[in-house]
Amino acid sequence: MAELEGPEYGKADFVLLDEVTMEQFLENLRLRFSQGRIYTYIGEVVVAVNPYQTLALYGPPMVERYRGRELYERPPHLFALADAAYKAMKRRAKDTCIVISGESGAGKTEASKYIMQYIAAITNPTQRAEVERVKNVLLKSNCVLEAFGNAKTNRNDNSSRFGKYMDINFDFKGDPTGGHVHNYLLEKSRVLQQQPGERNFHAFYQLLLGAPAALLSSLHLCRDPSTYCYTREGAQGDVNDASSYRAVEEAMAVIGFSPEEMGSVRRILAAILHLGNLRFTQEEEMTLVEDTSGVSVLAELTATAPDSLRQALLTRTVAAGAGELIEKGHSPKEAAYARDACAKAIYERLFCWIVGRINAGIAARGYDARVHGKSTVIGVLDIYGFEIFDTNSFEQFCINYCNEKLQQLFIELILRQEQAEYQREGITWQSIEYFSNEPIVELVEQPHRGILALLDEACLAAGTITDSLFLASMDTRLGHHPHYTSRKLCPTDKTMEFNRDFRIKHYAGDVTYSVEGFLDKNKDTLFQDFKRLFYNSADPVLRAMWPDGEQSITEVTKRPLTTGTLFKNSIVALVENLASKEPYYVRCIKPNDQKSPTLFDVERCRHQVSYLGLLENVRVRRAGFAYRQPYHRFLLRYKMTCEYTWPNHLMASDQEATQALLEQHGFQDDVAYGHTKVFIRTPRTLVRLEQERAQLIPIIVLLLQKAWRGAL
Ligand code: AD9
Ligand code: MG
Repeated sequence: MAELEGPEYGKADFVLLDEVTMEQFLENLRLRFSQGRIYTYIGEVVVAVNPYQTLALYGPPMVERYRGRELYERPPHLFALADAAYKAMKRRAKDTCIVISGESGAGKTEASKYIMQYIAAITNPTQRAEVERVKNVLLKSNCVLEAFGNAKTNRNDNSSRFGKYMDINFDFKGDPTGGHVHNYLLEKSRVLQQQPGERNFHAFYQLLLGAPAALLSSLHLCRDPSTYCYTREGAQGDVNDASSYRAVEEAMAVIGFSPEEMGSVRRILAAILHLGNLRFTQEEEMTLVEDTSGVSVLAELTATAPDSLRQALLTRTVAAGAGELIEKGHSPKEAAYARDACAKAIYERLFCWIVGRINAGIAARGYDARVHGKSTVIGVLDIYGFEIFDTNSFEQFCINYCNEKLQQLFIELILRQEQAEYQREGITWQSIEYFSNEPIVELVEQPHRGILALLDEACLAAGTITDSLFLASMDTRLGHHPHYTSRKLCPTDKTMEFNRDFRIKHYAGDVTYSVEGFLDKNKDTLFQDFKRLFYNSADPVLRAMWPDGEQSITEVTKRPLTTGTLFKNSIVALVENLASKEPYYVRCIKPNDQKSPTLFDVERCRHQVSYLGLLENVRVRRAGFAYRQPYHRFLLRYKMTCEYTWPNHLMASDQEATQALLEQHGFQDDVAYGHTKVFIRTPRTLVRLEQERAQLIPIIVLLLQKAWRGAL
């Protein structure tokens, strides 16, 4: 533990603050940030501030400094946390998970990648080929997932537009044998349009700006993103698009995508861009595609028959009862709607197919639990952060609900963990006040009464229900809820529009949502005609994405679950999964909105510290005991401060020796002795022990040198 930081870096653990106040917390965070110390602990939680600059913190020498060390032996770091999770998994065969939270742009995705890098670096010392392959695929998967699932937003140039939970499986030796990626609700509406200043998913620009000219022309594309409606908004591109294109191609090859599959992926991306440019007109009651060459290009790219494609674009088949089917022509407006629904659906299915393909690449091969022992897991959760945009829609609503659930889990687990540890060690626990966000979670997800239930109810009702009627029904049924309001309920509040906006008081702040599009996005209708069309494509990849295209219209009677309900179910399952594992937390903080490496915007940080519940976290940690350590570790560090324990104690147990040491210093009233650990109530005691130790170290070093010279 020789590498503790000096006082100029502030406190490495917030529990060591003289007083737990917001001001002290922020000052410590600021001081550390200004010195490039972006990580600080709250007990075992890592608080990370986005440095917005490349720091020399992650190379091989750093890995070596943290490998196999205990959390407090080195300055705070993600690697220490990753190592703790890894050790718990390896030594105690515990499934663990690392939950990374924080708002958009706070550094979650970067943190998740460093954690995976660290785990990859410390495993497989014997260089087994299959383990190396798995590690490679795990690491490369990020690059591909980000190309297809991330986009530039006004909060973050590389914002995750999907949630990602990655399980890494380990064998009894502690080497990765496989993994699995779960993806959560991709923000597919981004395919169609983006807010001013934002972009579509990176993959489109990478293709346009990075593909060789011959390839582009075979896809009937030109380089300029402003040619295509779906990429017009973010048309300026990015300096990295071309080089990222090559990196993604290489990563896909490493993962095991075949050249044919990669060809299909490119054609599908191109097809979406062409689809977006289709326009419809009306001539004598008939809807027509304006530029018919667009249809033939699309048919070529999707390997479908041009006539069937045109038909799917312009009509839909409906069941007319008694097994009879009739064809109903679209109006130009309906055709445009169907086109957009189709583009979103293709992209979403492409994304899910890519995730599935990555999973096939990292599935544990040849692993037999009977031969190799139980496989243990480390899960890494990197999900989209809490978002407040100028206009917030259904997607932000889902993302923010998900963050509420994770916050709830954090509160529960931190409290539960503390309590469990005290019980295990036979020490009395005092409970502490904590802000609970349960009412907000309930407001969203309660069966029959919550917002999601009311939304489903509105979607189930016959066609007359509109978004604003849905809003009216929420006003009537949720008007009393302390976390819900709308313009009708609060007519003087001009920041909301009548018949359009509602507001939720989230744990992280108030967010005004516009109900426009809620019903549509929740229903997420795609006509069966498109599904059947693609199911019959001659392209095996595209075909594989539409297994439900086989059904005939008459079979498709059961209503599919809505987007909101599917999302809720997946998040509930995720939370259950996380709760069953030993959790480790990274709480990311965004220091400013300018992406500046030097600016520490105190108000922005204050807000985040407050809603992340970090002060309460410190209080919980200190309410009982600020510091705990197994006896032998405690002695290793402090034995030189006491004559009974230096150089080695002769007592019956480490506990007795620890007791003797603490009593000699007069600290007996500030400590408790658990079955395996010593607990220290106030940080001051620890600080004094540290001071004592720091004073003794030079003397001991001198003595050792003398003895050494004498021996020579
Ligand atoms: V979102 O909810 O997906 O919109 P994240 O994932 O929290 O968000 P991300 O990890 O993408 O944020 O970080 C945003 C940017 O901050 C990165 O693109 C980097 O430019 C920058 N960043 C974040 N963490 C680090 C770091 N440890 N070192 C250097 C960093 N730069
Ligand atoms: Mg991210």
